[in-house]
Amino acid sequence: MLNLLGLPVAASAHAGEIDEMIVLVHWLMAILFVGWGLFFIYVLFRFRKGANPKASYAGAKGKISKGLEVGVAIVEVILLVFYAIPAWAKRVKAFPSEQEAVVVKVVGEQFAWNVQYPGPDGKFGRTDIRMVAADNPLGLDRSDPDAKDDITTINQLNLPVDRPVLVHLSSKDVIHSFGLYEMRVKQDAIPGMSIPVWFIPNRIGEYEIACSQLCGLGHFRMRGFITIQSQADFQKWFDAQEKELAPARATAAPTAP
Ligand SMILES: [Cu+2]
Repeated sequence: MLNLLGLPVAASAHAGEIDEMIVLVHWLMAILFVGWGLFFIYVLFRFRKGANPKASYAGAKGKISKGLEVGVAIVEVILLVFYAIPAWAKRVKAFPSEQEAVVVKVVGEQFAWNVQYPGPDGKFGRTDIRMVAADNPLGLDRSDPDAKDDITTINQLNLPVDRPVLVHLSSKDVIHSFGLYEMRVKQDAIPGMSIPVWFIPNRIGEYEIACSQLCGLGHFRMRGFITIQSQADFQKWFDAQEKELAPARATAAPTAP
């Protein structure tokens, strides 16, 4: 049934669980669709005008219909209580610690994804809305010691494979939605809020960050990329980014009197 649904490849640790649920819900819907369809055809024939010249106002009295409705409700409760709620609880309760996870900030704006890594010190530098400019979309204050080693990218999120990722998600203007289909992650980015979202990518490759919430005229091109790399490749990328920062850091450093 998985291939039948045409789901994208699963590239995160919890993707299987989500897919299982999608498949079960689709089985229920398929059974209901076929069942109701057959019943509808039966009713068209059974209550045709030729056989029933006078309408009955009493309606159906059989016990089967009630039994079926209760049955469907029980299946729905099972899906909700044993699949959906536990899966959601894990998403919102069992966050990885900041020590074990790769922590990044992602800020949506019309129409791009801004990414901020805290750098080797593990601390996010201060951002200030007054410093937002074309070449500084996050308004990162490079004079802040914590900000000097921060890596920022636009529409590009590099992450190591098999390590928990903790994204602090926000938005600068309107509501966007951080959609990583292959990771089975989707979370709204809301201005004025920092929303944590986590996952464990487990498949090396290039994937897409899609904005999954209609956010304006350029919504269709609000597209970022997510690159899942081996730990070594990720470190290499990270070091290269740090090196690029070095000259900027030298000019930003206060000159000795
Ligand atoms: Cu958007």
